[in-house]
Amino acid sequence: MTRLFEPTTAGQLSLANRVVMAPLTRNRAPNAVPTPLMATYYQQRASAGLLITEATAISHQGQGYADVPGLYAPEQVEGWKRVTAAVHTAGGKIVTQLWHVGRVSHTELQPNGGAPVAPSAIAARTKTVLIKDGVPTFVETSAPRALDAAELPGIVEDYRKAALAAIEAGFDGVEIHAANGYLIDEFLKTGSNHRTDAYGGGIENRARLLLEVVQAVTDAIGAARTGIRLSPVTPANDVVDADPQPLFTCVVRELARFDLAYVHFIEGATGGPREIPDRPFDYAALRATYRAAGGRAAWMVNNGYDLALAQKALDDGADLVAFGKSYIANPDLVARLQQGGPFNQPDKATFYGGGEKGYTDYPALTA
Ligand code: 8OZ
Repeated sequence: MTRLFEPTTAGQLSLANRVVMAPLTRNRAPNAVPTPLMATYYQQRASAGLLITEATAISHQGQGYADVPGLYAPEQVEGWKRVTAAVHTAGGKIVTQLWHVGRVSHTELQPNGGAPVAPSAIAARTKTVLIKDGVPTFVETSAPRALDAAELPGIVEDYRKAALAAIEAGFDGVEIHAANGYLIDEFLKTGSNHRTDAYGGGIENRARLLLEVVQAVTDAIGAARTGIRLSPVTPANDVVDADPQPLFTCVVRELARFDLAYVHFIEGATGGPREIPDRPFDYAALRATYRAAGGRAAWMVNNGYDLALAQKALDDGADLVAFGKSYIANPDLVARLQQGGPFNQPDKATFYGGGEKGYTDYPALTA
């Protein structure tokens, strides 16, 4: 028997089971406004214990891809209200993922065509998506400019306002996106942060922005409905740290001061291998450090999980398991895991952009 399908709590969130729909970028929100089709998509997946929305920009500056949603304008809040209402009608719980892309952007997506912002003026060797003649097209990201320290309070304020907007939109909480080479992760890691001020250099300095954001968001909406996502060793978006184990040891010790709902870890390479040969990482030691420091948040694991691996993770002390690609293709993933399958296979060609195809047309078992 497995605890995967038993009810649990994460902070103030009461969850029907321990299966989580991971955040998944789908690029189906023209002008950054959530659509009725997105409400259908999330509602179809509401039997998950918790849904985490696709990454959602906290500001225009935080935008880095075509047709990803935002949470900084009234029409975006109105669009999200339809999504949260649809999920709640179906008995589900949903949090939104607060996102500032940092340097992973393009001048075409930035206010007044300006340069994307980053801790340091170091370009990411990575791509983003623009719509060219109606077709989603991968392009190199633009060279970023280094943020002035005087700009950082404004960015922290954007997180705070987006968290409040999330509650107004009916979300059960928020997840702070501090993973995958976006702004907060860029500050954390040595490869992208060459600053010499209070936000660069030693670990405490590189973690400063993350902790300021956590403080602001938890002050605004309460720690019991705030989660955070971290990816200690992912090579995603060309961000690496020279020594991630002590970095994240410090981060989770600091996070233990907040009574967060959950902490969410991408193990290994995002959407890729769980083990990276030249970058070993001890997640069990990290959890032990967090618990020893008094951290009580639910421990959420992610990356390449199937039923057997999920059960093992729960046996080993995880509390929640997030499923990504399998949730794209299986709206009723909980029922399918319970029955041992069968599972629809996800179609990569329709991951990013488009309409219903490869989005809301994956069949449920009862269909
Ligand atoms: C895939 C494509 C675009 C963005 C992430 C928000 O990796 C993303 C993302 C993933 O966290």
